[in-house]
Amino acid sequence: MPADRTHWIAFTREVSPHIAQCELTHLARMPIDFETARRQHHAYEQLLESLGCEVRRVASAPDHPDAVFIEDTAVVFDEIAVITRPGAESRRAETSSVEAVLTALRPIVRIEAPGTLDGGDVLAVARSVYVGRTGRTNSEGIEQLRAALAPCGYAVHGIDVTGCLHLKTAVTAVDDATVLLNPGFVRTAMFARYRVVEVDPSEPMAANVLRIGNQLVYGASYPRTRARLERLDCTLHTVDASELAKAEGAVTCCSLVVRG
Ligand code: CIR
Repeated sequence: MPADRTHWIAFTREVSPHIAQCELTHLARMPIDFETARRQHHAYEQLLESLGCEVRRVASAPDHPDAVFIEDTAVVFDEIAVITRPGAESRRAETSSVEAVLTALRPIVRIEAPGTLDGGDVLAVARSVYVGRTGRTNSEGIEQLRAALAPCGYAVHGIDVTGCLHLKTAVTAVDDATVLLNPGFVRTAMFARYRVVEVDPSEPMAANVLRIGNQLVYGASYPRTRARLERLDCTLHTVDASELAKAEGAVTCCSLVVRG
């Protein structure tokens, strides 16, 4: 049952049969079972539906191994949708079909060359927007995002990230006052204005939580960090995302959740 009256639309894209040829930066290549990945992704979509989201599947892109990670193709605010220019060249063609569906919902702004920006590097918490400086997102991309958002009243902060793919591998928001963070990937001091929950040291990839209004979707592989969050009275809806984790994906990456 939806916990608020907001109409949330979750754009998703089905897993490519070529997922095993995905981009990899920090993980060694492991076999990825397409059927398992597809089943887990379907369960994820069903969970979003059960939380009150209208799930809309964007046209499939079987020739793009990473297309399921739709989060990287756009960053949607209430005022505008920013179509990214993904840092990995193999992923650039993923954006056009996403732009086609977002055009109906928001004015469109595009990140242009030489800028690069992955949606996984953008963490918005109320009017503060944190953007990871990573192998995928460069300073030009951050500046273009800053320029696009300034008229809408958002402050954009560039954040150094080390040892992981995206800013949102390192830190995500639990609510407007609380972040979940791995201090090995990002400096805790950058988030001093928030209550900080650190991941359990045995679960370095556990900092990624998907927030939909006041509901939280979380990977089932991180029980120790989950216990830390539950001590704060957070209710988490868990889903097994272990197969796509082999492609360096997590729960935020598999949807673009926008206010309808
Ligand atoms: C990539 O390297 O682009 C994909 N294999 C994983 C992207 C995960 N996306 C995300 O964290 N937002």
